[in-house]
Formats: sequence, C-alpha cells, structure tokens
Amino acid sequence: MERAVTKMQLRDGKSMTKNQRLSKWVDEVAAMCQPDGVHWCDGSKEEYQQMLDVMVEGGTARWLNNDKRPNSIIVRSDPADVARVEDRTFICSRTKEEAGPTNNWADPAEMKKTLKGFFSGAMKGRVLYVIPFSMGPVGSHIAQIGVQLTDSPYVVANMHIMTRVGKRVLDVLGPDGAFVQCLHSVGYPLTLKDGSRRNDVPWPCDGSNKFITHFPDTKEIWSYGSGYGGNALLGKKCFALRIASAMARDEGWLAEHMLILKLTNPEGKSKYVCAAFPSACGKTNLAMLEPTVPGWKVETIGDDISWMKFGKDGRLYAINPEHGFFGVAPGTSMKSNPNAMRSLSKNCIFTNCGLTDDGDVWWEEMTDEPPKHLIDWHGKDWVPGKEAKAAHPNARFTAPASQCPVIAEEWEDPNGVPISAILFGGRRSTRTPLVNEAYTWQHGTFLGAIAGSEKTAAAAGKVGELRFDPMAMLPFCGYNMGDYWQHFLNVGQKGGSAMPRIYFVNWFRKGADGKFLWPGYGENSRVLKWVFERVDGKAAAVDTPIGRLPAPGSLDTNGLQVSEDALKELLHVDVAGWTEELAAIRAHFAQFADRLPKGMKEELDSLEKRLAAAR
Ligand code: OXD
Ligand code: MN
Repeated sequence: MERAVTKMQLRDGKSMTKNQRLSKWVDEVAAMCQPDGVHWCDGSKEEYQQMLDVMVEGGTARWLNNDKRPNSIIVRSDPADVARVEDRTFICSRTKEEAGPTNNWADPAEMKKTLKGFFSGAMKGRVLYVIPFSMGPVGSHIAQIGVQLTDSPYVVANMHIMTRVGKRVLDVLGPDGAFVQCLHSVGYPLTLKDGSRRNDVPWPCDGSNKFITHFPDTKEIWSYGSGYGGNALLGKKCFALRIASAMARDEGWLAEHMLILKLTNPEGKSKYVCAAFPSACGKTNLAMLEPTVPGWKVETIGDDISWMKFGKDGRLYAINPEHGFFGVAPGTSMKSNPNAMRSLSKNCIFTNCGLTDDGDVWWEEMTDEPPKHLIDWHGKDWVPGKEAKAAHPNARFTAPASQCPVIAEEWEDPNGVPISAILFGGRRSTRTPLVNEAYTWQHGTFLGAIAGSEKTAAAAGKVGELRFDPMAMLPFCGYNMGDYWQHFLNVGQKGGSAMPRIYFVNWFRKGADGKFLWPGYGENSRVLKWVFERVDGKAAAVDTPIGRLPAPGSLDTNGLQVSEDALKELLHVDVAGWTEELAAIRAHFAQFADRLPKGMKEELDSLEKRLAAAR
C-alpha cells in the first residue's frame, strides 16, 4: 500500500508559535521518533478534510454514502486494538504511594527509559503531526492547553472534533504559557531498526507493546502502541481526567468523570447538574434525555467530563473540556437516545461499526429490525442471527457536540455554569434506592466513594459481587484515591453552604423476578425534577439511615407505568442488606490505610450507628 501521506502538503508551523519550550520539544521528539516530516495543525476545516482524505486513500477509512451520512467515514481497527487498556495504563508519580493502590505505578525514570526505546525511530515513514489543543473554550480561565504529537491521521481528525485545535490555541499559549505534553505513536514504523522496510496497514498499532503512561509531576503523557479512543486521543481520559485530577488537587479545583446537563422547569427556571456514572452506565443518555414529565427540559453541556472551579460568588462553575462526543455506539437508538442519533446525521467518524449494503452504519439495537446483510467490524459478511456481533461492543461514534439538537446555548461559556447538584450512580440490582440525598457534602463524598457496580455473568468473579468505582474515577484518578477523597472534602470545606447538593441514584434496581423495577431513560426526568425541587426547598424528603429519600408523594409519578409495589421497593431502605454491606465497605476503605480521610471513617461509623438504631 502506498502512503497517501506523502502527497500531503506539510505545514512547518514553527513560525506559528513563539513558545520556545514547544519548538524545542517538537525538535527533540522529531529527533527521537525520526518521522519523514512534521506537520503543524492549524485546526482548519480544510485540514480536517485533508485528514479524512489521507485516511481514505491510505485504506484506513472509507466514505459512507453521502446521501445518508454526509461527510462521514467508517474505520475498522485492528482486533488487537479495540478499547482502553487499563492493565497497560500507568501513573508514574514519584512514589508508588502517590499513585495509590488502585493505579498501576511505574518509576518515572525507568518508564521513560523503557519508552525511549520504543519511541526511537517509531515514526519512520510517517508524518509527525503537532496538534495544539484547548480543553475547554479557548481562553477560558477554567480551560487548559495541551499539545499532542502523533503519527496518526485518525487521531488528528478525532482531536479536531473532540477538542479545539489550531493556531488560536497557540495564540493563547503565547511565548511562555504552560501546556501538557502529550506524546503519542501508534508504534508501527515503516522502516524497522534493522533497516528493512514494510508496507503500511489500515490500522497500524503495536498490539503487544502498549503503554499509556502519565507523569503527573511534569504534566506529561506518553502513549505508545495503540491508536484507539482513550489510549490515543490524549485530551480525553489521559489529560482531562488523569493529569487534570492531579492539577486540580494542587490548584484547588475538580476534574471529574461527569456529564453536565441543564434542567429547566415549566416556569423557565434553570439549574445545572453534574452526574458521575461508571463507563457504559448511560451518561450520554442522561445528558441528552427527553423528559417524560410535561413542561420540563433537559439540555446538554457535556456527556463525559466536568472541570469545576470556584466563581467569584463562591459557587462551583463547570465547563465541558471537550468539543465532541466519543460515544459507545451499540445500544444507541431513537428509543434510548434520540438526540444522540440526531447528532450523528453528518460529519462523523464511526469506528468498528457495521457497514450496511447501502453505505450506512449499523450496530446492535440501533433498529428493531437489523439489516438483512452487512459487513461487520471485522470486514466479514454478516447476517442477522450470526453469533458474531455486527459492531464491536466498544464501537464508537465521534460527533461534533455542536450537532446535538439539545446542546445548551451556554455550553461554550468560558465562565462555565453554576452547579446546583451532583449525582453519583452505579449499577446495583439490590439495596441502593432510586434516589438518595446526602445529608452533607462529607456524606455525599462518602456516597461517591462507595459507588460501584455489580459484576454480571459475563465478567470474571462472583456474579453480583460489588466492584467499587469511586466517583466513577477508578480508571481515571491520576493519584492516590484516598488523597482524592481528602481533596473532595477540602473543596467542600472551602465552598461551605454554596456547594452543590449531592445525590446517589440507581436506575438498575431489580425485583424478585429479575426484571428492572424502573423504566429509566426519559422517566429519569422524574428523579431530576425531585432533585431540582429539593435544591429549591420545595420537595419533601424523609430521613433514613442511608440518607434523605423522597417523602411519599414528592416524586412525580403522574402517568408513570410503575406499580405501587415496585415504587415502594425502589424507595425501600434495606437495613439488613446495608448492614451486610458494611464489611465490604470497610475492606474497600482498608486498602487506603493511613491515606483514608478521617471524614470517610466518620461517615462509615455514622452509617453503622444509624443502621443499628433502625434494626
Ligand atoms: C469513555 C469511558 O470512553 O468512560 O468515556 O470509557
Ligand atoms: Mn467516560
């Protein structure tokens, strides 16, 4: 296969910046990785189109039918490169303790030495792209700048959608502005160390040598061997969560794995809510929800990440650091998330989805009736009933956020939006009620710290066993989780009564028959309404050992197709079950030893006492 990239006009963009540190770093990386050329990205539409052409000409992508999905491509990855690789993800802080028991740690100097071996000559035969990007509206005081160096046109195109790229970012960076260094290579040089040459492949990667490494002390990311999603689009999980969480700890703000939504009541009053759920628990669906409660409106600010800083009024203001949606495709449909489907109508990148005979995409559950034939994500013929999936379960769409029909007009406000409530959630079939309000910020931090999901039959381990995923940050916290909880408590102390209220929600409780008790999706607006009215001091609640639950009649059930018994069960506090769970919480906390905040111990003891009193 000939390299289309040689036909590209490369831009020597050194003159685009006066930032010496940046120019020097690009030179150093070029000397180490030995690309054929260097291209500085200006972030223009033309450049984006050129990247798509490069991918199509090089065999990485193909155009979808322009009448059905204008200006959109489909890409198939190597089957050895389909998801984030948590076991190959490292936090290289000074000490192992700083990374904590929930992260893989590696010594920073050792890791750099190992990686230099892999990166040397890694870009031979390729172009090194320099991508200056802003996480958050360019110039916002909450935003941060990064520069990604990569040899992947797929990454360049995705970064164009997911972040704000180009010259305007360098202008804000100025001669001595700070930026996060994000170095990436797919790890597939076209000239090998012994001098032999090889042809390019549609999805170059190094399937057996992946390293997703973070250096929080020097604010660097080095990612090698994978071209997929969170491993390769370094602005997202690597920067906006792992590195940013460590920056937030040092600087007194919050970098969270949370959607941001705007909720408006029938009187036209709006509040902003953040919500953290583990991956694949419906964050994108909640962020774009169509309420079933008449007169209420949900609009989207972000679907995955929230950066929050204190405003002059002492409240927490959030921005969405991203510029697009990198969502899981399977399961997304006009039923589960019509606004996501509408966001995908054009200008999108689809990865590992099925390709229909009329040149469109399809994935499991997209429509009730599957197409009669398609080409699956492996490039093979697929017909309904075939055991193999048409789309990989982690198939993704990359879509500009501006295409979402319910994007809030203030989604790019550089000052962010003031947050009234934070929801934590997980996937629990028992015990955890539909909604539960924390008594205090400290109690809410505790509820976030014990968030988790039950293992399903598909995963290793005992079915029903709880996997704690504190604040949905387990794979994304860039430092010791115990210190992270302490930071959460410190921020709460600083904000005092101006802090958002904290809630725990669970859409996944099941009845004795094993069926979900709550219909979810648009009906979740009933819970959002209760939260809104609690913050407004209008909805009533009852105190229980685990927190404040909706008082009888305070949750709007008008028109809801759920039986009285199911509702009772959804709001029932299972004192015996929670008492049983205390041991698991103690064991979860014990791993943090002396880094477990005193406030967390206090909350656990108080919970135990309240449960004992209720027995
Ligand atoms: C994501 C994730 O891709 O959480 O957003 O895995
Ligand atoms: Mn996520």
